[in-house]
Amino acid sequence: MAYPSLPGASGDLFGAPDEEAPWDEPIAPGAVLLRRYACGRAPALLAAVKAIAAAAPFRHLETPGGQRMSVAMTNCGTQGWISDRRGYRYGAEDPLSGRPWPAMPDVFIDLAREAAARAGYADFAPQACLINLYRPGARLSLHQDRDELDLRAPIVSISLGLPAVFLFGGLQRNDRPRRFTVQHGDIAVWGGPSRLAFHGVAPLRDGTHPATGPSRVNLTFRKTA
Ligand SMILES: O=C(O)CCC(=O)C(=O)O
Ligand SMILES: [Mn+2]
Repeated sequence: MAYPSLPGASGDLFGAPDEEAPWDEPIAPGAVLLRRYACGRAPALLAAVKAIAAAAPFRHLETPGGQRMSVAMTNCGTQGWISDRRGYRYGAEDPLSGRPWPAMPDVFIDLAREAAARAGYADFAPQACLINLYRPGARLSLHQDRDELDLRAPIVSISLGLPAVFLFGGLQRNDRPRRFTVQHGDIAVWGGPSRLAFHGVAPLRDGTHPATGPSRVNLTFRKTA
């Protein structure tokens, strides 16, 4: 028999007493914020990020227009997202090393699948995990995730560390985006009618987080083909 859940507790009798129980916040048709859903697994996720970054270091990519991106990025999975003067694309190898991207750890795959299922997208099979590292001042301007061939699969996006303002707009670039503060352990999932919604991240404010120091880490899972 399962333990009855205790008010104010995480559901795990021995879990951190200050860990909040997660809750769902729908933000648009087909889009939801799974608040604090990743908190319990954050230490394992961050340990895996560290191991991935040791093999495929964070780097500031260049946009096709020649701008250095303020967010530092790396990838794991069978495909990784890259940008350079030639454009945006997915590739199986890290261009820095010529080797395949590090494998996607089970803790990533399991959580991404669970989050997608909770948001109504069964059988999500991510091929790429883009890992974004934000330092104070780093931002991601409004864009659509549209380099994937199969747009039926959702995007699953996990926030760790410092809070950020996630901008979530409509299907037109000039639809005014709404602003959602995303915190450590929050997961955004968007698909279906929102799959091509414009979104971005406002410049990261100064701060320090116990889990990540002066940074925010974002894991973005995608099915690429
Ligand atoms: O950092 C985030 O919350 C969003 C990341 C994102 O939109 C992307 O990598 O395409
Ligand atoms: Mn995006």
